[in-house]
Amino acid sequence: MANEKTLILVKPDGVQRGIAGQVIGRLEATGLRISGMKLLQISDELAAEHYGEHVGKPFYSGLVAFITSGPVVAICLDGPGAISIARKVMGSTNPAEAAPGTIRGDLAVEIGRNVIHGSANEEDAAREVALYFSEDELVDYTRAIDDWLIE
Ligand code: D4T
Repeated sequence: MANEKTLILVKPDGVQRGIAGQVIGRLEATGLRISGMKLLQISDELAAEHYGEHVGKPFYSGLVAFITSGPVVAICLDGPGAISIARKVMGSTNPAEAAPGTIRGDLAVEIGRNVIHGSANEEDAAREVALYFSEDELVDYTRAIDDWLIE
C-alpha cells in the first residue's frame, strides 16, 4: 500500500478523561509510525479552518466550542494505508454505531464527544497535517522493528 500521512487529534474529552495514552497506544500498536506529536489548545481561527466544511451545519457551533474547550494531542501518523487504517481503529463517527474493539466503540458514547479525529482522505490529510505541523516538526526516522511490520 502507498505510504500515507494522516492527522490524528485526541480531542479535549480524551485529554480531560485521561485516556490519551490508551488512544495513542491503540494507534501505535497497529505499527503505524508517529512522526509528529504535540499538545496544543486549538484557537477559534484554527477550529474554523479545520472544520470549514461544516460551516452552516446545525452542530457546527457546538463542535467549535467543544474542540476549543481544552487541549488536544495532535499526532501525525504515517505508514502504508495510514489514513484508512487509523479510521478503522477509530470506528464510526457516532460511538453508538462504532464496532466493539474500536476506539469510539469502546471508549465513547456520543457523537459530540467522540474522543478522536482522524483525516478522512488523502486531500484532507495533506491539508490537516500542514495545519497542525510545520515541516520541521515532523521527524523521519527508522525503527528497528520496521522490517517486521512492512514488507
Ligand atoms: P472527525 O472529523 O471528528 O474525525 O469526525 P469524522 O470525520 O468521523 O466525522 P465528520 O467530519 O462527519 O464530523 C466532524 C465532527 O463533528 C461532530 N459531529 C458530527 C457532531 O457533533 N454531530 C453530528 O451530527 C455530526 C455529523 C463529530 C465529528
